[in-house]
Amino acid sequence: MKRILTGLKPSGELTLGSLIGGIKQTVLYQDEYDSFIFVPDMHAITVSQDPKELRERIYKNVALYLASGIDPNKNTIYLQSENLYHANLSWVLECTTYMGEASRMTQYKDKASKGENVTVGLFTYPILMAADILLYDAEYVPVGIDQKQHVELARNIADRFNKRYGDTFTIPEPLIPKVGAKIMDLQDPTKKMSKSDETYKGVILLLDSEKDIRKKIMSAVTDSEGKIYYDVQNKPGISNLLTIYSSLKEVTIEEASEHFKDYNYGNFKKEVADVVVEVIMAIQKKYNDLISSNQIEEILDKGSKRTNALAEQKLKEVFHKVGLGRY
Ligand code: ATP
Ligand code: LTN
Repeated sequence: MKRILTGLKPSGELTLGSLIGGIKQTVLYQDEYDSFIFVPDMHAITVSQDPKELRERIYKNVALYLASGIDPNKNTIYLQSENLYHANLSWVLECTTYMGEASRMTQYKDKASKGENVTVGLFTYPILMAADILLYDAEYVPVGIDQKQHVELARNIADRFNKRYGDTFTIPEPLIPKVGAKIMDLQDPTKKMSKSDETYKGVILLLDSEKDIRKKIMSAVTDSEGKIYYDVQNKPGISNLLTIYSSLKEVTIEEASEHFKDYNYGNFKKEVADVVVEVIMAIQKKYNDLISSNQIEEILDKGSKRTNALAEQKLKEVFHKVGLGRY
């Protein structure tokens, strides 16, 4: 069975974007692949975090993965920080990555250009991400479009290592969803819906109340044309709502546009809100059951055991090839 692997940073509350661009992709592939989904908690501390909140969020996110349809019998679910091999491999990979290629990462450049508190970890984090992927020889990495460049860096690092030290890593490929690759902010549909947003006004959180979800969608920024069709350049707000609807209903953009072509904006938004509420409320119902059970502990123990065994083997091979220690 081919292996897929993905993770969602617990740096903020999970959003509708995380669900559509991240979790749903894994759910889609969990029957066909040996599927790994983890909490990249070490990535979260590239920006400052409150320790108590972070600890709680890590746990909440595992419950949200499960509540969103990640089946623990079909997935290996684990926490990055419970596996010390990730950071070890990352160090070796950092020593084979050039400043030039790391400096080209647009996510880093965007964040750094906003100024203060840019840590070295924020700069090297795509290399830790490469380690997350290469440690397990993942063939496919389901991610949103904004992470594609990082998976490409992982490919380059793997390829270079293999050429220098002999075949060691599988070259991973990004899996980008056709619909919903990027869900935009409802208040500013030219920017990504992000869990790092300060106000969450245009961001739907997976743990938002029904009332808040409806309010956020009904006040989504659109345009004054009054016609519903897909055109990202000229109608980013409407296009974003069509994207959300079509990915949750699992229909194409064309089908969604056809369905809404005679609607006015108010009715259109209401129907989009109905779908979002239905999906998110079902997730919350399962979430509430899970969070108070001890299932999560058991699932994480199992995941940690399996991934530590695999990672130990791989890291020993890498250390040996590079000439480190007595491996
Ligand atoms: P954020 O900017 O919200 O902090 P992120 O992309 O840095 O998010 P994750 O939550 O770790 O971090 O992302 C998990 C996955 O979900 C990634 O593959 C990412 O591309 C995808 N994703 C996150 N937000 C969106 C979005 N608004 N639209 C589509 N995919 C998204
Ligand atoms: N960098 C990603 C999260 C992430 C990840 C990974 C995704 C860390 N390691 C490995 C896929 C595979 C992000 O910020 N969304």
